[in-house]
Amino acid sequence: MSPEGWRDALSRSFAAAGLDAEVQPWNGQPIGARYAVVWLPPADLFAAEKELRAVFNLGAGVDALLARGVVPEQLPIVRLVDAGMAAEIAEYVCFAIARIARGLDRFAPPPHGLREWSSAQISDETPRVGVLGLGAMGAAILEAVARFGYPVAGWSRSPRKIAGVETFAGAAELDAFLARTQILVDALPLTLETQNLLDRRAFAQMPEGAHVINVGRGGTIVDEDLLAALDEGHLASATLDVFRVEPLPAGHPFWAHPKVTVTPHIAAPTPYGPAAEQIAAGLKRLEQGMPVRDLPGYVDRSAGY
Ligand code: OXD
Repeated sequence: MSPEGWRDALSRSFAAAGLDAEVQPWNGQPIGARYAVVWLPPADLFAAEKELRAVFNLGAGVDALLARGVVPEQLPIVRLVDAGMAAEIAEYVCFAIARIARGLDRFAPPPHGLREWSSAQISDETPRVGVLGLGAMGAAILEAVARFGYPVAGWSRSPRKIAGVETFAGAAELDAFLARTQILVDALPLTLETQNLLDRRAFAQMPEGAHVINVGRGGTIVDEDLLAALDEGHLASATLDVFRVEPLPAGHPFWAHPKVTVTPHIAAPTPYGPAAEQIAAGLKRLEQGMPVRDLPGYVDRSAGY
């Protein structure tokens, strides 16, 4: 992410929103900033900028920001909600699902593809897709996948109703959700509750030959348990865009595993324009006196998102 790119996009959006605001990349010297727009900021920023009223996070996930522990407790954090990323992530997931359900890897270029004229469907059955996490991302994924006719269900921490979708909630309903899910899409934020949620026990609830797609956070999956479930043949594949440690270390077994596709956290890059517009709209409301708690994306630190 380029600070200059963000400065330009934010300046444009602030001007369009009629805000008289100056945007400056932070270079270590105090500038008396009223708001900070950050991605993994240094602790020095908060030591130097004493007049901050709120922090805008340049991403939907705040796990890494909260884990750094640099944002003073009393300073509110606002994260992005969708901001153009939900459509991107839904596109990525639909592609990953089509690749599985329609066996697209059969047609890969040499040396891996079959190179034969075989239009046979890999299965007559349309796989049941389950989305873990029903925030802005999860909801957009569900909607997109359902449009292609896949039977879909969603699971969230607390009960949610979505028209035409079977929903499950809380720890008590997780196993039933996993048991009906042949392609699992993990779109969870990383919180104390979701950390290591998908472990050996959880994978064992899923049907034989199921697939896992992770576009949420790496820490929600226990890597060793996923590898074991793949090696034992219980799970058929994993498509992973997010990892416990990023960049994924060179020697990590995911890189070489024949059933694992690794992409480098590219499912939903934060788009400058829509993100800057959302920040401008939020900042304007704050300047007009709206309580920060009422802003979409206000982070409840106790929930972790
Ligand atoms: C985000 C991400 O948090 O890109 O927005 O992972």
